[in-house]
Amino acid sequence: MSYTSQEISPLQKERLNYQPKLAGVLAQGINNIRLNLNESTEAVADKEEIQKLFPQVYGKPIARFCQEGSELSNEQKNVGVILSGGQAPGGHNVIAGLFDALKTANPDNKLYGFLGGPSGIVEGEYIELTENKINEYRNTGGFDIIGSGRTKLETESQFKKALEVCKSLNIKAIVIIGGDDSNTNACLLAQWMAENNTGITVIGCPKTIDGDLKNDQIEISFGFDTATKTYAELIGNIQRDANSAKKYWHFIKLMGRSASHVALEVALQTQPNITLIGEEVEARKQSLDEIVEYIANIIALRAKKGKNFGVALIPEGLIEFIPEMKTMIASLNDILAHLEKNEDYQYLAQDKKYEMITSRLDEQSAKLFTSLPSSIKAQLLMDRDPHGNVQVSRIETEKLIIEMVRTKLNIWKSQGRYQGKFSDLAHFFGYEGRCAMPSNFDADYCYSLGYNAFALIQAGLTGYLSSIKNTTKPASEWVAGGVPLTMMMNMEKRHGEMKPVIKKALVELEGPVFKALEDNREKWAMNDCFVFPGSIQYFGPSSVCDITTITLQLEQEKQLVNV
Ligand code: FBP
Repeated sequence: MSYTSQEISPLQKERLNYQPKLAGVLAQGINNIRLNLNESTEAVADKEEIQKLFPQVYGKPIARFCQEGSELSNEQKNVGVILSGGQAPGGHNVIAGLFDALKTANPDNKLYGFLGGPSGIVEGEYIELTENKINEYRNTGGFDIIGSGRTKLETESQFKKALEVCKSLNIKAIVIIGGDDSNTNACLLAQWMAENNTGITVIGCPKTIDGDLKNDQIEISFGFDTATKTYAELIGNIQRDANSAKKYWHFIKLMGRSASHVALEVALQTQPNITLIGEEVEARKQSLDEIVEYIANIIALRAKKGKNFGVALIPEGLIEFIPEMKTMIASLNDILAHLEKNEDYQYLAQDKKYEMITSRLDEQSAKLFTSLPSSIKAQLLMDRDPHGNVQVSRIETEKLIIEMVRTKLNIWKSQGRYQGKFSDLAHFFGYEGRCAMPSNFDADYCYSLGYNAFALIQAGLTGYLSSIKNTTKPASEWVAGGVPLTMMMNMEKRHGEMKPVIKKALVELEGPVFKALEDNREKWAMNDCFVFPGSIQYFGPSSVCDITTITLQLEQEKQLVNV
């Protein structure tokens, strides 16, 4: 066979032709669905402050699309779409669903894609998304159709510029596809557009591989399904290798900026020897040293059985859950927020920066900061993202833990408590999963979210998040609607100031998902119960291709029991 260079892979070619399934009533077509509104809602916490900040969009009712109810408008509308924050598999299908709904409703409707994330709308950088363009990206991973970014939309001048751009393109609605921070942006923009009587509405779509944008109304954020399956495949492969060579301990850090849902889901799919869960560490008030002791103990016990190998999962957000680290990071955030404006600090040599920082920390945090390796110190001082978050993906927690475990094992060796051999390998899985080709679940879910977003626009709603529920059932039984964004908000400290933000969903230690890990982890630590999930399957039996995450299945079962 001679090789000819190709533009797309055979699988990608097949996937371009995959027709995603639409949720329940949406399958009847945008022109045949009707709106139902429930009772008014309230913010999840800090109700008064949130109401004050969002008077026009606060407390709206939950929306649901059905066969009966109020008709949607069929007015001609141009829409602008923004991809915001970290990439997540399925983003292109949200745009494809939005496009198909918008063109079915009226072929004169136009869809504009703002380039490079929220900054695109402020700077007037856009392209028109045409049928040809959309067709190139159907069922593909990535956000490259228009790119993404993390600019925070919050100032009057940004909103005014966005309005000018929208007016010039006759845009009547904006769809922001993003996580908790990006949907907070969506809510701020919706409020501003409403209070200035612009006639422009704003709808959000729940995206993040981290899985922490969920609540009673939002069952899962898109991308979580594909990303966790991708990591589970890689971890399964590593477990096979560990089990074959029997000579390495693999320490694998997994993405999940705050919550540990990714690590937990992947653990249930692969059954490794050790899984740390940040939320548990916080609840048990475990110190870094106690965590290291826990890991070293399992390594020593396995070594006694002649097993000098294993796999340990570490969520990337762990560092912020360790109480002493959390306190130190919170102080660092405040200190850095002030030093950002201090030019002298910017030009200081690294060791002088450490000195200045240490002198501003309280005694305990200063001691902890000083004890850390300088690579970790530097990573902790890196710029915060535009929303004020520490960039935990860039902190090498896995290496810090390996170093501390090695030191502990050496001490135990000198005391005769450990006779094993410790060879470690560090991995970080995050970016590997964020742009994977979406699983059937994400392809269908995202297409439905986008289609549904246009239904919310035609319903005249603003400040809503597109919602598709009942997602463990076949797509024909999925329920489409919208949730007011203010319903998910509370006040949190960012960049040293209290700000309204969408409340993140952390791992519930009393919930069925964590319990499944808790009930099994002792067994998994000592016996090798590794599971090797293999790669995502797109074609084949539905029992393999269409199943979603263990997390979602356990959470939905619990809801059924509670009903
Ligand atoms: P979102 O919350 O925007 O979806 O991003 C999540 C995430 O993938 C985290 O898991 C990770 O810490 C972060 O993005 C990395 O961000 P960046 O792409 O800026 O390096």
